[in-house]
Amino acid sequence: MKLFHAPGACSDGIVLLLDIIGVPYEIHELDVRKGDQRQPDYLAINPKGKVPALLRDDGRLLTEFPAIAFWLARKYPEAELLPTDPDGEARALELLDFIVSSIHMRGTALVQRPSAFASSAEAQEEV
Ligand SMILES: N[C@@H](CCC(=O)N[C@@H](CS)C(=O)NCC(=O)O)C(=O)O
Repeated sequence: MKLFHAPGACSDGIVLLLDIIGVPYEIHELDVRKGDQRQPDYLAINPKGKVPALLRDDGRLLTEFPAIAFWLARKYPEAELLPTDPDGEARALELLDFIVSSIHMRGTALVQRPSAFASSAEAQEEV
């Protein structure tokens, strides 16, 4: 497996999961501040231009943090990353979606780019 990863970005979470599982993997590092994710060679692999992306041993690419985390948990059940009962599984996915969609995506945008949501300095401070 090969993980497309930017140190300090959300793909750190997938590195953590892979390390907990203990499965061998390679890392292809991208510098998202420099814009590596928008270079044609990476867009040919992952047209979304984001990390994380996991190139699996079957040659297929998996993107989106929750999907990668879910797939790893199901592929390597011995790591016990995800409950197997329907309620436990739903609760884990509920928490994962909140962290990825609300805290990470919306939260970081509000904190890092308040100018995208309000024009005056005062309103940006409120954001
Ligand atoms: N919905 C995606 C979000 C991925 C994402 O936004 N990754 C950020 C790093 S934390 C990224 O690649 N940013 C570079 C960019 O947007 O150009 C997921 O869950 O994996």
